[in-house]
Amino acid sequence: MKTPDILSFFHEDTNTFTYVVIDPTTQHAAIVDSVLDYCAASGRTHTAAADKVVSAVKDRGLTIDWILETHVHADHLSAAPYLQEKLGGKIAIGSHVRDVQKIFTKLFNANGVATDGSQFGMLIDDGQTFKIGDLEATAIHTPGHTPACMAYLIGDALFVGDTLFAADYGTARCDFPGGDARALYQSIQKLFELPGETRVLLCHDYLPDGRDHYINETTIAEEKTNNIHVGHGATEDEFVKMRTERDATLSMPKLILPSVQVNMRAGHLPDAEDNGIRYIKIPLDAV
Ligand SMILES: N[C@@H](CCC(=O)N[C@@H](CS)C(=O)NCC(=O)O)C(=O)O
Ligand SMILES: [Fe+2]
Repeated sequence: MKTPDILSFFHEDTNTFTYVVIDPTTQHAAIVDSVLDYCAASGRTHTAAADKVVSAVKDRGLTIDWILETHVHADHLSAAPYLQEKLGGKIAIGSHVRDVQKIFTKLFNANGVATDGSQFGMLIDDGQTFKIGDLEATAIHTPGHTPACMAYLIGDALFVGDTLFAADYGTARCDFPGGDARALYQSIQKLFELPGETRVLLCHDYLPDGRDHYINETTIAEEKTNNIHVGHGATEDEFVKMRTERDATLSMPKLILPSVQVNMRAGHLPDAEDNGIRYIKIPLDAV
């Protein structure tokens, strides 16, 4: 099993980790879960976070094969189109993105937005493999947090998206449209079948009480043993009860409405209206 080199970048505003996963033999690489900075008060986007990734890739002379999304993020805008313009690569996401597009085009009455996933360069199915240079990547469909969630096993490193978080924080919420706590439990059991030493790269870390530093990497063994939601042999029913009760206490992510409108379009901002300005819609009393 090959070990990729991994660069990680932390976006403090949204607690998101972006990764560059590198095949050390060929210096081909993939970017996982990028962030476009967005100020909700002004509606302004900027590329400070994405530019750090661009610089790192250029400094090392990497060739970007893929710009991967683990899911249609609900808490930050993707920088995938910006990174593609600067660095090349194909934007890819799980094929169930079509289900997510159907849910959100309806909510936002976005009739012009295709719901066949055609905004993405590749739609990935469960079990599908693809290459990053000489490194083999395998996609694992992990529905629960959203219907289209994917984990990517690249060499010995598993990019889990929003399924597992650090063992002392737990798991992803399941109360977004299309979310399903039972499905998330089953998805996590699937990940738990991987070898214990598999490296687990997290998409987010939120500091639980009593921890003062962020964690972006654990292992399958550590999660299986110690995860406060699914470790210690927690049953499906126990998990579903805990998850449902916790989700009822959480407020929506600050950027959910802009994020899903942009990310269902593969990170492209909505088309400009006839005055040349692009708009984000806010559905009132609907979410
Ligand atoms: N306060 C954060 C909330 C982010 C959030 O809800 N994160 C999701 C992943 S997109 C989650 O699963 N959180 C798990 C939890 O807090 O239990 C924000 O406003 O962005
Ligand atoms: Fe998420």
